[in-house]
Amino acid sequence: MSEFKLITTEECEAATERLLETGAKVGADSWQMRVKNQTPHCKFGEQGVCCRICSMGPCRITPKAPRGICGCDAAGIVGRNFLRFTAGGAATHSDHGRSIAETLYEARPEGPYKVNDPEKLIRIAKEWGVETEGKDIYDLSKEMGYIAMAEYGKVFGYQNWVSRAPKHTQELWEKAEITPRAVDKEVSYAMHMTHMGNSSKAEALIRQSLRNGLSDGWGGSMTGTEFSDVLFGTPKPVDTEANLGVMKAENVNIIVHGHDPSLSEMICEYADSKEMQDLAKEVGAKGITIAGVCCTANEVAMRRGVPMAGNFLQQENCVLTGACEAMVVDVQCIFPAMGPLSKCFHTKFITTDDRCQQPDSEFIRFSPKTAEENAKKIVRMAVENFKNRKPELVHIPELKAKATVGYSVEAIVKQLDGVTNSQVDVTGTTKPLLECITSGALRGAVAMVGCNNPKVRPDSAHIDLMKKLIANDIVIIASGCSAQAAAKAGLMDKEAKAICGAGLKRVCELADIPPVLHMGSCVDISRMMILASELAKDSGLNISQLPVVGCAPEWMSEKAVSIGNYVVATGIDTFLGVDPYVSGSAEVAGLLTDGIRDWVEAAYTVEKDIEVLGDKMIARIEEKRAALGI
Ligand code: BF8
Ligand code: SF4
Repeated sequence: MSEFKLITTEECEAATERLLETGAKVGADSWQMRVKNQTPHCKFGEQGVCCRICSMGPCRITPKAPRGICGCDAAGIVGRNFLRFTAGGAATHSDHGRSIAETLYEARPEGPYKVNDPEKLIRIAKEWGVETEGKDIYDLSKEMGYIAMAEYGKVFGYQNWVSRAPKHTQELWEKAEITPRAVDKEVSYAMHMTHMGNSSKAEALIRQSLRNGLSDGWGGSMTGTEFSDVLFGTPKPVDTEANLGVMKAENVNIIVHGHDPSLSEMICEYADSKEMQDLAKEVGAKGITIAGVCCTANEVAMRRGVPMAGNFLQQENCVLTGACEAMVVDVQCIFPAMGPLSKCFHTKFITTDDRCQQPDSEFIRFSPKTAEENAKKIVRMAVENFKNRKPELVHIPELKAKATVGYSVEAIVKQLDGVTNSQVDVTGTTKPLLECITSGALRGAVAMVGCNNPKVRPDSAHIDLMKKLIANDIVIIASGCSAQAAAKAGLMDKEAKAICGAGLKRVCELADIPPVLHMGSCVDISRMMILASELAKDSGLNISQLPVVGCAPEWMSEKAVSIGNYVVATGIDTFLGVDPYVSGSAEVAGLLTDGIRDWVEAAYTVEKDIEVLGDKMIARIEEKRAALGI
């Protein structure tokens, strides 16, 4: 009936093959080649049983050597490694949030950073008990920026955002002693606990892993999301395009890559200016195309409709098109390969943040105080580089899909009101969404998140799972590189309703939404926590009773482990397609996949067979429905 067609993994792979041919001509390296050099991986590392936290080691656990030199067993080593992995992720996400708070502190009426959503700022201020009456909005943004930064080192008490969680969830955290304190405290605590000669008891290490994760999801990440909305606007549905075909041969192409919208927003701003557009024409281009990679792509797509060039394992492809004048990066998930690769082409690889300095890059330090001049310099540098392009190397794959993105919690609540035709009084709650679930039109929801990982055929797990779930009337809420995988394939095109089950298709038609909802970047998984909390409050159920699960089928980063921990600790069963390096200890693996259920009413499932992973998620959702009698 419908002509709707997804872009297939095979088509994406063929496009990549063609780009790698260009790479071979100029002597470029690629992740595909480096994976071969690094395989097989170290088995001790994969099982999590290698310890190198003191110089008596490294120690590795084997049947013949069941303890390290200090006497630590497999459970202690695996547990410590897991906690350090979490601390790395929580610190990274949360520090991104801190940067946003700094930008908020610098907001001024004359710009460049302004308060875009004053209502949201006032709402949060009231939530935090800050006086708003009669206060100038920029006095308030300064005050709130300061308080948000101070939260990171708060001396006593818990994170402010914790009060948003349902009462039952807060009680569970209290009882399990995992209510998150200040982010910096939780990260330091984790590092202290895992120093030589400290904690080696699996249970204590996993407890802190959950608490440290919660300090990210219900602390640093939520700060990043909420104040990004205040500064740059709360996302609303907007149309865009995704995949490499969004780059334009006739234009100057600037790729923004990384995470913090403080940089990318300014680059977009100045690329749009008449001065830069005129300059682009002067150098022989038709205009300037900005396209995003990784979470930066999500940030600018959902607020500006800026197209998404690709996700994590597609970053090198952008340069391999030969049409990338500049790759501008801030922090996180930037391959150190980008510098050497850019040298094989005319591409300027521009690093901007002290925390992400890489060889073979041009470093332009970016700060909220000097944002305007930094952004101008970067855009100018890119435009002037157009003349250095080598036309014989230019090849942009003709692959792109339509996508509607920008489904913040606020936008979902608003949009779903269209589904129920009765109550006018439900506007502003999640009740219409709950009705869809209770009636069975939607069987449930899956939060699809996380990265690409060469251990999984890139994007295939995301796409195959999403196709299977939507065919079973399960709506998807996606973020990070999972969201981009969906957008690149066409699953965020509203026409993708054609491949949904009848119930979800009807909901998509009535609410005018795609079946896979783009909820933003990885820090925006905090939005998913808010949505789950609202659903629980509006339904009178506990979060763990909702037919909702989380899934990261291709995850790779420490941040993903921190996320997994806070999603599970919030009461949402989480399904992983890549092993979290805990198989070396049955005790740690048992805690994560079962034991923690006693504390937080949810646990992990690890399953590398993606088909089976999908079946298990559907079964879990149906179990929860059966328990509710719906
Ligand atoms: O924070 S999904 S590869 S881009 S870590 Fe990185 Fe993973 Fe992508 Fe955003 Ni998230
Ligand atoms: Fe080995 Fe113990 Fe030192 Fe780890 S802390 S490297 S197990 S001696």
